[in-house]
Amino acid sequence: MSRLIVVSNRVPIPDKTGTAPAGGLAVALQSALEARGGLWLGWSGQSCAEDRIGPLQMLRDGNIDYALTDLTERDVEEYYQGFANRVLWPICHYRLDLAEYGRREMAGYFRVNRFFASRLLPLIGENDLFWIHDYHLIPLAAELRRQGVKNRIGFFLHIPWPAPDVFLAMPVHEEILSSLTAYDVLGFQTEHDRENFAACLARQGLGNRLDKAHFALGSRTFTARPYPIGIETNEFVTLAQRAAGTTLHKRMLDSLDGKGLIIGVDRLDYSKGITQRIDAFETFLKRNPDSQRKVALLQITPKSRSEVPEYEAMQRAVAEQAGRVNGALGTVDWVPIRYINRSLRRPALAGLYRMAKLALVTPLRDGMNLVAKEFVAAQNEADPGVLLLSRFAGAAHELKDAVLVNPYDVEGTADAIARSLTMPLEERRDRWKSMMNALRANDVFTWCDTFLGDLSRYEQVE
Ligand code: ADQ
Repeated sequence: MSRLIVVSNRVPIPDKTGTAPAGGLAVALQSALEARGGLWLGWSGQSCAEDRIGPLQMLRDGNIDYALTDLTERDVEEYYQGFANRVLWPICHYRLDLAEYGRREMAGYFRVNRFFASRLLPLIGENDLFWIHDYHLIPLAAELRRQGVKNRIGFFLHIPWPAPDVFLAMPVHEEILSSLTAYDVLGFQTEHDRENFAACLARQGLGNRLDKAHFALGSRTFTARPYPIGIETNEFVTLAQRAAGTTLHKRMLDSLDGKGLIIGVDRLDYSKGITQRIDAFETFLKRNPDSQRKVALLQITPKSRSEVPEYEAMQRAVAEQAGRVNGALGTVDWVPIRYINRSLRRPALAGLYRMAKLALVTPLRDGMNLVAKEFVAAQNEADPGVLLLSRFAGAAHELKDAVLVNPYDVEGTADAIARSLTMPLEERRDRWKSMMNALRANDVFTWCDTFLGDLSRYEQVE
């Protein structure tokens, strides 16, 4: 079997406390790579002056070799905070209004991708398979090809691919789109994303679509398919079952004092629809005064990308909003929203999911959303909670028996909260079973095997 080289912006080296990083990419890939072994290269998270970039830091943990590179302060500003997080992220999440395009950032993005290629080159063996991850590294294969690399290279996009009118509004869309054609296998979260991508190619007159999944451009062919990412379903079930009886579990139950727990778990990001969700919860409480004092929303939201101005502004907005709702509706012995800005360990998270009667997963756009899947896997079969899910999350394409909502419709979401909290046991069980079947049929190992199977079999069509 060929050695696997994974490249992603950040490399999640487990810390000594075993705290799970708050990114779906990290959580999903680590378990997949553990099973196979290989090399994982990415940014160390450290930045330094231009003349201080040292050699790669090499580490080994279990079956995985990690290769970490520092970046310069300018690199981080232009490539990471700039083009990746202030252009590609908002555009792919349909937020043209938040995209801050600049030539300097765009040049930095391509320069850092060239730099990643130069760090990889000395490590490459003839038969290595490459799996490049996410929007930070779109041009990496084109850079490697320019250096003569002929190996099979796959790419998986964890975030949505937007409709052509949105994508083509980005000033450098041609370079980004044509960079992707240097891969052999392109993976998207959903069929919808793949079709958006194909529509962009067609609008630009880039290549020919040979059939549903195959495209030809010049002397090259490539495939583009949906590979919906999964979770470690069985492990999550066990984690959640074990959580009952732990101290945290007891403390939480005591503090709820019979109230129904509603849970929201998201990185603090404008794509996650947190403000709309709090509005919907407030509307639900106002329209259903009998429910006041009977439920509590626990919103667990670790801060992310705080150096990007839109995120900093959002941190303030959500904190103010939760404070306002608590001030207006709370009583001396009831706080409607418990809002915390920290990461929890996975067992604790699994236990809280299991305790909750309802999860609010209401992104305005999301590639997949692993929280929705984790919540379902954590439920008690005898008395499962309800998943309320945005139809704009990739997960909605698989979890069709969730209560699907349009998160922009605050009143509709408030009504769906009311319906979910009174849903009969039989209906909850039926919905849960069907969602659980989907999670068992496509877990993170299946996702990984399917992608790597396609990549390792891929032959260029002559
Ligand atoms: P994210 O945008 O980070 O991932 P998501 O898929 O929900 O979103 O993954 C979040 C992960 O972080 C989950 O495993 C969750 O348990 C964990 N997490 C979140 N908050 C946490 C907390 N407070 N404490 C501990 N863990 C926490 C990107 C895309 C998604 C896509 C994933 C995977 O934006 O659409 O699903 O990659 O492809």
